[in-house]
Amino acid sequence: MLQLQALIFDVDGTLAETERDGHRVAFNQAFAAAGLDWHWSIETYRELLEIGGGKERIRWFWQQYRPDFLPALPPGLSPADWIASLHRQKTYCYSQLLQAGKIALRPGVKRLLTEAHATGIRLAIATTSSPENVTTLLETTFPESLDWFEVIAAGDVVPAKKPAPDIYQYVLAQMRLAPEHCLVIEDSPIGLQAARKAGLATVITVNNYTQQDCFADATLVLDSLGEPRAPGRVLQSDPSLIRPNAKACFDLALSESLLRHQLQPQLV
Ligand code: XBP
Ligand code: MG
Repeated sequence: MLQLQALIFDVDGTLAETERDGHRVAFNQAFAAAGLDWHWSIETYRELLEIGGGKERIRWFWQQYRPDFLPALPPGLSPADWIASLHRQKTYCYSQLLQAGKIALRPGVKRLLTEAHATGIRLAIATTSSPENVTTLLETTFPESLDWFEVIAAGDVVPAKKPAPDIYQYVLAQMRLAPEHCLVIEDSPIGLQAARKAGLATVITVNNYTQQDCFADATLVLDSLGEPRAPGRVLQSDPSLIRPNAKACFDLALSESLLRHQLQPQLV
Protein backbone atom coordinates (compact mmCIF):
# COMPACT_ATOMS: atom_id res chain seq x y z
CA MET A 1 0.00 0.00 0.00
CA LEU A 2 1.17 3.49 -0.75
CA GLN A 3 2.30 5.42 2.29
CA LEU A 4 1.39 8.72 0.65
CA GLN A 5 -2.32 9.46 0.55
CA ALA A 6 -2.45 13.26 0.73
CA LEU A 7 -0.41 16.38 0.11
CA ILE A 8 -1.23 19.37 2.31
CA PHE A 9 -0.11 22.73 0.96
CA ASP A 10 0.58 25.94 2.77
CA VAL A 11 -0.35 28.97 0.63
CA ASP A 12 1.61 32.16 1.26
CA GLY A 13 5.22 31.76 0.25
CA THR A 14 4.62 28.15 -0.84
CA LEU A 15 2.08 28.18 -3.66
CA ALA A 16 3.18 31.68 -4.62
CA GLU A 17 5.52 34.46 -3.49
CA THR A 18 2.65 36.44 -2.00
CA GLU A 19 4.21 38.13 0.99
CA ARG A 20 6.63 40.87 -0.08
CA ASP A 21 4.84 42.13 -3.19
CA GLY A 22 1.33 41.01 -2.28
CA HIS A 23 0.22 40.99 1.34
CA ARG A 24 2.79 43.61 2.44
CA VAL A 25 1.75 46.00 -0.30
CA ALA A 26 -1.94 45.43 0.50
CA PHE A 27 -1.39 46.16 4.20
CA ASN A 28 0.32 49.43 3.28
CA GLN A 29 -2.49 50.37 0.88
CA ALA A 30 -5.05 49.71 3.62
CA PHE A 31 -3.08 51.82 6.10
CA ALA A 32 -2.96 54.70 3.61
CA ALA A 33 -6.69 54.37 2.86
CA ALA A 34 -7.37 54.59 6.61
CA GLY A 35 -5.24 57.75 6.88
CA LEU A 36 -2.58 56.03 9.00
CA ASP A 37 1.10 56.94 8.74
CA TRP A 38 2.04 53.25 9.15
CA HIS A 39 4.26 51.71 6.47
CA TRP A 40 5.73 48.24 6.52
CA SER A 41 9.07 48.17 4.70
CA ILE A 42 10.43 44.96 3.20
CA GLU A 43 12.72 44.60 6.23
CA THR A 44 10.06 45.40 8.83
CA TYR A 45 7.76 42.85 7.23
CA ARG A 46 10.42 40.13 7.67
CA GLU A 47 10.03 40.51 11.44
CA LEU A 48 6.24 40.74 11.20
CA LEU A 49 6.05 37.42 9.36
CA GLU A 50 6.79 35.72 12.67
CA ILE A 51 3.20 36.59 13.58
CA GLY A 52 0.78 34.33 11.72
CA GLY A 53 -2.39 35.99 10.43
CA GLY A 54 -3.05 39.50 9.18
CA LYS A 55 -5.29 40.69 12.03
CA GLU A 56 -2.84 39.29 14.58
CA ARG A 57 0.02 40.98 12.72
CA ILE A 58 -1.73 44.38 12.79
CA ARG A 59 -2.47 44.01 16.52
CA TRP A 60 1.11 43.03 17.27
CA PHE A 61 2.55 45.97 15.28
CA TRP A 62 0.18 48.37 17.04
CA GLN A 63 1.21 47.08 20.49
CA GLN A 64 4.94 46.97 19.74
CA TYR A 65 5.48 50.03 17.55
CA ARG A 66 2.50 52.37 18.09
CA PRO A 67 1.46 51.69 21.70
CA ASP A 68 0.15 55.25 22.14
CA PHE A 69 -2.01 55.20 19.01
CA LEU A 70 -5.74 55.57 19.65
CA PRO A 71 -8.04 55.05 16.65
CA ALA A 72 -11.15 57.24 16.42
CA LEU A 73 -13.69 54.55 17.27
CA PRO A 74 -17.40 55.13 16.67
CA PRO A 75 -19.46 54.33 19.80
CA GLY A 76 -19.87 50.62 20.40
CA LEU A 77 -16.84 49.63 18.29
CA SER A 78 -13.93 47.85 19.98
CA PRO A 79 -10.24 47.86 18.97
CA ALA A 80 -10.82 44.33 17.63
CA ASP A 81 -13.60 45.71 15.39
CA TRP A 82 -11.25 48.44 14.18
CA ILE A 83 -8.57 45.86 13.35
CA ALA A 84 -11.14 43.69 11.58
CA SER A 85 -12.31 46.62 9.47
CA LEU A 86 -8.74 47.62 8.56
CA HIS A 87 -8.06 44.00 7.69
CA ARG A 88 -11.15 43.81 5.44
CA GLN A 89 -9.75 46.75 3.49
CA LYS A 90 -6.40 44.95 3.28
CA THR A 91 -8.12 41.83 1.94
CA TYR A 92 -9.84 43.96 -0.70
CA CYS A 93 -6.50 45.56 -1.73
CA TYR A 94 -4.85 42.13 -1.88
CA SER A 95 -7.59 40.73 -4.10
CA GLN A 96 -7.12 43.70 -6.47
CA LEU A 97 -3.40 42.88 -6.72
CA LEU A 98 -4.18 39.24 -7.48
CA GLN A 99 -6.79 40.16 -10.07
CA ALA A 100 -4.30 42.46 -11.77
CA GLY A 101 -2.15 39.34 -12.31
CA LYS A 102 0.67 40.55 -10.05
CA ILE A 103 1.29 37.15 -8.43
CA ALA A 104 2.15 33.86 -10.17
CA LEU A 105 2.42 30.32 -8.84
CA ARG A 106 5.92 29.20 -7.89
CA PRO A 107 7.82 26.76 -10.15
CA GLY A 108 6.60 23.19 -9.90
CA VAL A 109 3.36 23.94 -8.05
CA LYS A 110 1.08 23.44 -11.04
CA ARG A 111 3.02 20.35 -12.11
CA LEU A 112 2.85 18.70 -8.66
CA LEU A 113 -0.84 19.52 -8.15
CA THR A 114 -1.65 18.11 -11.61
CA GLU A 115 0.33 14.93 -10.96
CA ALA A 116 -1.34 14.45 -7.56
CA HIS A 117 -4.82 15.04 -8.94
CA ALA A 118 -4.26 12.66 -11.88
CA THR A 119 -2.94 9.96 -9.55
CA GLY A 120 -5.72 10.21 -6.96
CA ILE A 121 -3.54 11.63 -4.20
CA ARG A 122 -5.82 13.71 -2.01
CA LEU A 123 -5.15 17.45 -1.74
CA ALA A 124 -5.72 20.00 1.00
CA ILE A 125 -4.72 23.49 1.99
CA ALA A 126 -3.73 24.69 5.47
CA THR A 127 -3.13 28.42 5.72
CA THR A 128 -3.37 31.25 8.22
CA SER A 129 -4.48 33.56 5.43
CA SER A 130 -8.15 34.41 4.87
CA PRO A 131 -10.25 31.95 2.79
CA GLU A 132 -11.07 34.55 0.11
CA ASN A 133 -7.32 35.09 -0.44
CA VAL A 134 -6.85 31.40 -1.23
CA THR A 135 -9.83 31.33 -3.58
CA THR A 136 -8.75 34.46 -5.44
CA LEU A 137 -5.14 33.25 -5.74
CA LEU A 138 -6.26 29.95 -7.27
CA GLU A 139 -8.91 31.58 -9.48
CA THR A 140 -6.33 33.96 -10.91
CA THR A 141 -3.51 31.43 -11.36
CA PHE A 142 -4.92 27.89 -11.74
CA PRO A 143 -8.74 27.93 -11.63
CA GLU A 144 -9.31 24.26 -12.48
CA SER A 145 -7.42 23.25 -9.33
CA LEU A 146 -9.99 24.88 -7.01
CA ASP A 147 -12.17 21.76 -7.15
CA TRP A 148 -9.23 19.47 -6.55
CA PHE A 149 -8.80 20.49 -2.92
CA GLU A 150 -10.88 18.34 -0.61
CA VAL A 151 -10.32 20.74 2.30
CA ILE A 152 -9.34 24.40 2.20
CA ALA A 153 -8.60 25.22 5.84
CA ALA A 154 -7.94 28.93 6.20
CA GLY A 155 -7.90 31.91 8.52
CA ASP A 156 -10.16 31.90 11.55
CA VAL A 157 -11.49 28.35 11.08
CA VAL A 158 -9.31 27.44 14.08
CA PRO A 159 -8.75 29.65 17.13
CA ALA A 160 -4.93 29.51 17.15
CA LYS A 161 -2.93 30.20 14.00
CA LYS A 162 0.50 28.86 13.02
CA PRO A 163 2.87 28.09 14.78
CA ALA A 164 0.07 26.32 16.67
CA PRO A 165 -0.70 22.93 15.08
CA ASP A 166 -4.49 23.56 15.03
CA ILE A 167 -4.89 24.17 11.29
CA TYR A 168 -3.06 20.94 10.40
CA GLN A 169 -4.97 18.97 13.02
CA TYR A 170 -8.18 20.40 11.57
CA VAL A 171 -7.23 19.20 8.07
CA LEU A 172 -6.33 15.72 9.33
CA ALA A 173 -9.65 15.47 11.19
CA GLN A 174 -11.65 16.66 8.16
CA MET A 175 -9.91 14.15 5.88
CA ARG A 176 -9.90 11.37 8.49
CA LEU A 177 -6.24 10.75 7.79
CA ALA A 178 -3.34 9.79 10.04
CA PRO A 179 -0.33 12.11 9.79
CA GLU A 180 1.98 9.32 8.59
CA HIS A 181 0.04 9.19 5.31
CA CYS A 182 0.43 12.89 4.54
CA LEU A 183 3.19 15.19 3.42
CA VAL A 184 3.14 18.94 3.99
CA ILE A 185 4.70 21.55 1.71
CA GLU A 186 5.60 24.71 3.64
CA ASP A 187 7.91 27.70 3.35
CA SER A 188 8.36 29.20 6.82
CA PRO A 189 9.60 28.39 10.32
CA ILE A 190 6.14 28.97 11.85
CA GLY A 191 4.57 26.74 9.21
CA LEU A 192 7.12 24.01 9.87
CA GLN A 193 6.50 24.21 13.62
CA ALA A 194 2.75 23.94 13.11
CA ALA A 195 3.03 20.90 10.83
CA ARG A 196 5.59 19.09 12.97
CA LYS A 197 3.54 19.61 16.14
CA ALA A 198 0.71 17.88 14.28
CA GLY A 199 3.07 14.97 13.57
CA LEU A 200 3.41 15.70 9.86
CA ALA A 201 6.51 15.21 7.72
CA THR A 202 7.29 18.50 6.02
CA VAL A 203 9.11 19.59 2.88
CA ILE A 204 10.22 23.21 2.80
CA THR A 205 10.56 25.31 -0.33
CA VAL A 206 12.34 28.43 0.87
CA ASN A 207 11.39 31.83 -0.51
CA ASN A 208 12.87 35.30 -0.59
CA TYR A 209 12.03 35.83 3.09
CA THR A 210 12.95 32.41 4.48
CA GLN A 211 16.07 31.34 2.61
CA GLN A 212 18.32 32.11 5.62
CA ASP A 213 16.07 30.45 8.21
CA CYS A 214 16.76 27.21 10.08
CA PHE A 215 14.62 24.21 9.11
CA ALA A 216 16.38 21.47 11.09
CA ASP A 217 13.11 19.61 11.65
CA ALA A 218 12.18 19.45 7.95
CA THR A 219 12.33 16.20 5.96
CA LEU A 220 13.73 18.02 2.95
CA VAL A 221 14.55 21.64 2.12
CA LEU A 222 14.59 22.84 -1.51
CA ASP A 223 14.88 26.23 -3.15
CA SER A 224 11.76 25.33 -5.17
CA LEU A 225 9.76 22.31 -6.28
CA GLY A 226 11.42 22.78 -9.65
CA GLU A 227 10.48 21.95 -13.21
CA PRO A 228 12.09 19.31 -15.46
CA ARG A 229 13.99 22.02 -17.38
CA ALA A 230 14.81 24.04 -14.26
CA PRO A 231 15.00 21.65 -11.29
CA GLY A 232 15.11 22.86 -7.70
CA ARG A 233 18.26 22.66 -5.58
CA VAL A 234 18.42 20.48 -2.47
CA LEU A 235 19.47 22.70 0.45
CA GLN A 236 19.05 20.18 3.27
CA SER A 237 18.40 16.45 3.12
CA ASP A 238 19.23 13.03 4.41
CA PRO A 239 22.07 12.03 2.03
CA SER A 240 20.93 8.38 2.08
CA LEU A 241 17.83 9.54 0.21
CA ILE A 242 18.96 12.49 -1.86
CA ARG A 243 22.22 14.30 -1.60
CA PRO A 244 22.53 17.96 -0.58
CA ASN A 245 23.10 20.28 -3.54
CA ALA A 246 21.54 17.77 -5.94
CA LYS A 247 19.10 19.10 -8.51
CA ALA A 248 15.59 17.77 -8.02
CA CYS A 249 12.21 17.99 -9.60
CA PHE A 250 9.98 17.32 -6.60
CA ASP A 251 7.30 14.78 -7.53
CA LEU A 252 5.10 12.04 -6.08
CA ALA A 253 7.80 9.38 -6.33
CA LEU A 254 10.09 11.50 -4.16
CA SER A 255 7.19 12.28 -1.79
CA GLU A 256 6.53 8.56 -1.32
CA SER A 257 10.22 7.84 -0.69
CA LEU A 258 10.42 10.63 1.87
CA LEU A 259 7.43 9.35 3.82
CA ARG A 260 8.71 5.76 3.83
CA HIS A 261 12.15 6.96 4.85
CA GLN A 262 10.68 9.05 7.66
CA LEU A 263 8.96 5.96 9.09
CA GLN A 264 11.54 3.27 8.38
CA PRO A 265 14.86 4.83 7.37
CA GLN A 266 16.65 1.45 7.21
CA LEU A 267 14.28 0.02 4.57
CA VAL A 268 14.71 2.70 1.92
C1 XBP B 1 0.93 33.50 5.85
C2 XBP B 1 0.37 34.54 6.69
C3 XBP B 1 -0.84 35.26 6.29
C4 XBP B 1 -0.69 36.37 5.30
C5 XBP B 1 -1.78 37.37 5.46
O1 XBP B 1 0.00 32.48 5.69
O2 XBP B 1 0.85 34.74 7.79
O3 XBP B 1 -1.31 35.84 7.45
O4 XBP B 1 0.56 36.99 5.51
O5 XBP B 1 -3.04 36.85 5.27
P1 XBP B 1 0.43 30.97 5.26
P2 XBP B 1 -4.33 37.52 6.03
O6 XBP B 1 0.00 30.11 6.42
O7 XBP B 1 -0.34 30.67 4.01
O8 XBP B 1 1.91 30.93 5.04
O9 XBP B 1 -4.12 38.99 6.08
O10 XBP B 1 -5.52 37.11 5.22
O11 XBP B 1 -4.39 36.94 7.44
MG1 MG C 1 3.65 30.23 4.25
